[in-house]
Amino acid sequence: SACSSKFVVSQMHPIWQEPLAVPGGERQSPIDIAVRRTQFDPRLRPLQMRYDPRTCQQIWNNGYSFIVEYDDTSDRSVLQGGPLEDRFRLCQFHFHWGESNAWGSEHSVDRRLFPAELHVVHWNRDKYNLFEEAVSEDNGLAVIGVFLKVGKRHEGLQKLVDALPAVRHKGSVVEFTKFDPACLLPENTEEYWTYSGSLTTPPLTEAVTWMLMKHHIEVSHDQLAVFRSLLFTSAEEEVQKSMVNNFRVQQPLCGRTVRSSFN
Ligand code: SG5
Ligand code: ZN
Repeated sequence: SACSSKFVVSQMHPIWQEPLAVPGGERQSPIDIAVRRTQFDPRLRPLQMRYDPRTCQQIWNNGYSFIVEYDDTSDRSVLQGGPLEDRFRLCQFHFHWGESNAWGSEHSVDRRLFPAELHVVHWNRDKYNLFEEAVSEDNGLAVIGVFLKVGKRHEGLQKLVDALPAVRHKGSVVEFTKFDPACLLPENTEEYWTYSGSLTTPPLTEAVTWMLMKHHIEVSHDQLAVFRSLLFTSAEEEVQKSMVNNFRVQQPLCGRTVRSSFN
């Protein structure tokens, strides 16, 4: 079966220079959340995010998404609780989105895709010294996922949207400060699904505890249009490519259980 292979070969993508073989492949991401097959776990506590907006530093276009980066040299922005035993430091957030509103998210719920998905990335500061260490280790990373739907304009997101034209091309970086990623989370963060998975971009390491919010957030069509106006390509390239469809294909569940914090 798809789960017995020793290596996972990922799909090709503009920034994935060649098909990438990763060892393991038993717990890759993203996946479909089949709601009826999830298991309620009453021990799953609420997540506790304590973010200091002053740790926000910059936005950069890495040729696959735009990444909002945080100073993670101290414990000023941390995540704990939920399924997590340890304390995790915020290092960045980014999004995945489609060219149309019919797809774009990496995860799906009962096979339903969303136009975009937010990922808030944290690393285990109790077990490791640096993100680079945690990225390849079991229990190294914790990522919060939030689905985006098209609807009302999102006030918190607008400050970010206004800054995006400055990072239109691959490789561009712009200072971006005082932004609290908690403003992008749904009001109810107590209801979530969690499972053991991997990064969805190279190095695809199986280090991630995923926490997917049950409740989505709404953003306007115009806000998403600004995401879609970004480019995969650098200013020097002759043929410019719109940054859209920057999601990984779904991966087999391989016998994993998805737990839910709610009944
Ligand atoms: C890792 O995974 C990558 C991010 C990548 C996310 O955090 O970091 C590294 O590999 C650095 C050693 O890539 C970068 O930050 C560029 C160096 O984020 C992206 O590429 C944006 C999509 C992906 O994490 S995810 O599994 O939550 N999608
Ligand atoms: Zn991601």
